[in-house]
Amino acid sequence: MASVTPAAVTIPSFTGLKSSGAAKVSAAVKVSASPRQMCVVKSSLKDVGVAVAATAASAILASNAMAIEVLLGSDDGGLAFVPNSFSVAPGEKIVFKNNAGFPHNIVFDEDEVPSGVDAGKISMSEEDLLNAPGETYAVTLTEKGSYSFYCSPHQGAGMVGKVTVN
Ligand SMILES: [Cu+2]
Repeated sequence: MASVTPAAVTIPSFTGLKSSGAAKVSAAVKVSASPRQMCVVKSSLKDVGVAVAATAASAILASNAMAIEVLLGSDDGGLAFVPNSFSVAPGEKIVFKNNAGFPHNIVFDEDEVPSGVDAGKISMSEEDLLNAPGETYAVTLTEKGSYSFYCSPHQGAGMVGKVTVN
């Protein structure tokens, strides 16, 4: 499961919230299950106050439960993404995790991402490598379409993958 470092999310202090605000928070958190509903929560933020800003942080935390893990290297040492073809929802977190046969990295093919997507922004650099066991690289894709990616040290060995955002 994806972990969130405390520094990654700024949660406004709850100490100043009145009880009515707290009620709003718990009511809104229940709506955080799907990304579509998340958008509803987000778009309503502008109209409501600080209490719901706190909710947004909670909703983001909850949405991190919605993540897919892709192993780098198969259990038997094969140079592959496991799975090497999968689908995610827009905004769903993809966590690539070093498993075997490392070092690995994740580079999206600039010619095989949806138009308008900057492959460089979602990729590790070609020279950057995940060297340690369990080391991860996480990315979130929001544009629908299909994306091809590869591991630069092992692309020639067939360590390539494809993700569809739909
Ligand atoms: Cu690799």
